[in-house]
Amino acid sequence: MLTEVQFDGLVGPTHNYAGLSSGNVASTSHAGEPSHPKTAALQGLAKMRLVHGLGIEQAFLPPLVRPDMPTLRAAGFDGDDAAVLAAAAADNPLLLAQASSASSMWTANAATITPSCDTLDGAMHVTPANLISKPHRAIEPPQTARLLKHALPFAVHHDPLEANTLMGDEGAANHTRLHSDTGTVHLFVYGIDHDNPNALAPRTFPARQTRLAWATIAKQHQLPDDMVVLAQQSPAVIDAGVFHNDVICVGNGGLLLLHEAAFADTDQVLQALRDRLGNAFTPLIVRSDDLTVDEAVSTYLFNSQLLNTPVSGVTLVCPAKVEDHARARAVVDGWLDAGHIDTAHYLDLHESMHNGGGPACLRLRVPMTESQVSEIPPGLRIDNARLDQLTSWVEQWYPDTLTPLDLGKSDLLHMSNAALWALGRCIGLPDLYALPR
Ligand code: SUG
Repeated sequence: MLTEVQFDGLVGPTHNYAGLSSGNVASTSHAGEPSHPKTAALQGLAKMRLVHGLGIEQAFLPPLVRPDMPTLRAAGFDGDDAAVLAAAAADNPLLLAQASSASSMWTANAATITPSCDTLDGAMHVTPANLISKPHRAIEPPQTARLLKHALPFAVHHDPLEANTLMGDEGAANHTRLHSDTGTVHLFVYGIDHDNPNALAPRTFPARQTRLAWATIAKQHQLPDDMVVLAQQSPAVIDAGVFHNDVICVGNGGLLLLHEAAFADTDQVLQALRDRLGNAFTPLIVRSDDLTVDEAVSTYLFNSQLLNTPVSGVTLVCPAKVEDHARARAVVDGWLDAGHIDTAHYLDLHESMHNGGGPACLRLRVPMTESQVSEIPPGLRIDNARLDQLTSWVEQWYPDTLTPLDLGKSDLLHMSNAALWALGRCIGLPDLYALPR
């Protein structure tokens, strides 16, 4: 029996809007606005509380240390921390924003994980995403890898793929594991195939995930060939703002919710999945007449969490924007009426959403055996007591508001480091961060 644990990213205290992700419409359109780190973190905790309350195994990954001072020092800024921050703020505010991003909250981009029951060597395999397409995200992997080793001590941990453009990898946001009585399949979605010069590529925005990255991960994770389906994302939807496949497609068990425009060849992808999963495979295709790609991007309907819960059956955890949008809401109501899903919840996650991160971006799915679940450090597991503790911690440390000008202040660095130091201690993992007191 597998349990799918949801590892949510705990939003870090430097959460801000710097417009760092071209191709991500929300990120660029909210650039420069004030952010609300405390609200952001509390919204994330409210999601964890909801999902935990549905009877789902919930855990979390702590924030990374930000601002990342080694990134600033590597760019030649020197002196004490206050001098480095002040000089970076004056001379290179973009680099300072990159070093300060709380982007590790979107744990769907932390790694690709394949469960031990699927792999030829019977081990769980983990490859942290290299995230090379955006400088603020490309600095995440070393700390993320360290956290994942803490969280999943029994797994085989690979290095992130080589940091070159042929190997762009954004992790689980482009990976969906589906299964039925007849089989299991890993759907790996890529934006570009550098080995096939004839294949179409997006023109306006970068394709963040390459085919070669997926082929390499599937191999090093020891997945049997017949469990692997590689599918090209439609270049047109990338240019419309679908920077990860989880903005246009979500699946669980034998159920796949997708927009008709998701893939370069949607029919072929669905046939390949049906071949593996048999008649139990249920793709629910949303047509452009019912919801355009632009509406899918603005509402983040497909970035809902699709969960098989003991408490409320097949449950969709949607962003509140879906509830407020008549056509997106009608799609969900249609799925409810037809009995494809049993329950829909709507959650206000606007702080993360303004950076392009919906419910599904905020979590990494890890299918595990019961004995593996018992090896997750208790400090990272979520129950009501842990939620109360994390809520008090956020209330104590987090700023209410941040603007781009605050990023250069050494107070923010000191507060952020002190908060993480306190977090490690309060969850009983004092070695989580290599931070001086
Ligand atoms: O990589 N936004 C993230 C959002 C990631 C969403 N994840 C998934 N779809 N799984 C990104 O584009 C914006 C940061 C800023 O602009 O300040 C940002 O990094």
